[in-house]
Amino acid sequence: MDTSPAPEVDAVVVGAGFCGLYATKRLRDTGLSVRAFDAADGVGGVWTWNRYPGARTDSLHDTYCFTFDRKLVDEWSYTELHPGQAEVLAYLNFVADKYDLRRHYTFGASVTSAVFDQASGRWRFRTDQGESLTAKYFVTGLGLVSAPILPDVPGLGRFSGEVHHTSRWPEYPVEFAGKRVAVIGTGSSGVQLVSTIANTVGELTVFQRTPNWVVPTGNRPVTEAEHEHIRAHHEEISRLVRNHPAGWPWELVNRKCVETPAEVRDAMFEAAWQEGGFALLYKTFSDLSTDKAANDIACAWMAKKIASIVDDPEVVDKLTPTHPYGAKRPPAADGYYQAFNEPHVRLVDIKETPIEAFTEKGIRTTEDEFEVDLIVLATGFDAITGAFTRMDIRGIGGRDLNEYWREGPRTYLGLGVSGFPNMFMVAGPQSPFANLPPGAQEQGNWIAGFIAYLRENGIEFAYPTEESEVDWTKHLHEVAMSLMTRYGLEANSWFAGANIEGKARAFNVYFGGHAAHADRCAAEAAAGYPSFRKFATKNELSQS
Ligand code: NA7
Repeated sequence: MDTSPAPEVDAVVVGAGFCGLYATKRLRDTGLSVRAFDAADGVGGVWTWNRYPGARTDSLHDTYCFTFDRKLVDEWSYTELHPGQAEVLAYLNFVADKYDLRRHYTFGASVTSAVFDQASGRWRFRTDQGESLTAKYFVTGLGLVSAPILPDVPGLGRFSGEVHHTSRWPEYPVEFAGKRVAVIGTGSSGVQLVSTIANTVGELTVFQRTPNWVVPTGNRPVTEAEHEHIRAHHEEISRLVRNHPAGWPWELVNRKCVETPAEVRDAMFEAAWQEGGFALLYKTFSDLSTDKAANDIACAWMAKKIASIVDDPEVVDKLTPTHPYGAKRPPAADGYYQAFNEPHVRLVDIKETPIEAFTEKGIRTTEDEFEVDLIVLATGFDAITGAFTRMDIRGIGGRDLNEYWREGPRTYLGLGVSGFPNMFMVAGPQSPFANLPPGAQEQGNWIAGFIAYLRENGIEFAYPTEESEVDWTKHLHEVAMSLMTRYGLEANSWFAGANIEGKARAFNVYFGGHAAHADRCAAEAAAGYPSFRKFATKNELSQS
């Protein structure tokens, strides 16, 4: 181990998205010296990288934001119901400026390793820019979907045209007009992009591995009356968000699909489809996520909808998923299915005819060769854990996080990992999967509160017990298995690590909702953090 002296701060934060920015602010405000890093050239996290045409949040404008400061709520207004990439990026920059967070950051620098040094009791960090520093506390805000994956197909380097991954989109405008374009992948990014470029390109070929249930977004401008409503009701909106399993500002519905007459059901599905976004999943019936029979009814209705939009029955068949709605992360986009009625848009089912290779001119499947000018890889991410396992993170006794998580992530409440002293994660593996900013804020507060507790009580180091990790992982698994998410394993869902060959099949996120998670976090704090091992000195830690 390198023990040469390196500058020291109290805390290092990695990430400049919602999670990292808020953690930086909270820790700084409690009096800690904080250095923060992000690989991007500025603030924004995933919103810096995912600048592909059509990128926008599926969350609602009034909840895709922080609420910790009344003034911030009053000063910022998104213009659209589902804000686009540029506007979310502008919001995060606004937050960074308003709270003077930029000065803590080094941008354009990836933290490549974080190794806990038992002799000094400090984390030692290295960046790809050659910087080295140490800190007592290590806080991650790495993002759920920040480690992109490329298709495991040979020959990408041979292709003579342009290639872009949706999550590494260039800052210069990519020209689509009149071009022959291939899009590989039909997750949220792929369907947003396809819907946006379909009418501009010369030819579009969409390579689909697993079809998705794609609902309209319902996006539209936000009215001034709505802005006023948010300001007047922001506490009530926060309460709704906290209590909703996915963090939407909606009351929970209390009506079962399986007990509702068909005509009433259909009318409700239609109204929710028109409203767009997650209304169909969350504003119609209470049993769609829990009862397969109810989910089948919703899927049958959506399958009919797809058939009513798309002209060619063979294309309808290919576009219609076989997995339950909610087994995979469901995307939203406007005009996605309509695009396949255009004569210049073609769908290739790569389960039937897999891609064999990229060639100089394009893409070769087992059946055909597609000459294209531009390939877009919308192939997604080594989600949730990938950003961690791509770093070298080692705790006490050299415990390697990558190794420790080989069979799937193990954490307590998604906040800490046994054997990794004073390491805390915001929106880390096994944290709630829900509208992100409220969770980033809640978890940032909890971490800051815990660090304050440690300092006030003369505790130098803490990490969760292995038993608490086992209990949390078991609970998380039980919740996921009680919902349609259990079908994610067969549907290549990244929720379950199933989108990547060879990745551990394990539920990587918690589906019990913000409220259940936040209540457990609050109870843990109120009881004096009993699920954590605490050490007053380096020696105690070394003997553990
Ligand atoms: P996703 O949702 O992981 O989608 C990736 C898509 O790429 C999906 O359709 C994959 O098929 C497909 N894919 C992945 N690897 C391959 C290969 N090797 N060949 C062909 N197709 C492949 O990522 P997104 O970027 O769309 O969205 C990520 C999240 O960001 C999104 O859910 C929001 O939360 C924001 P598969 O379904 O795995 O069979």
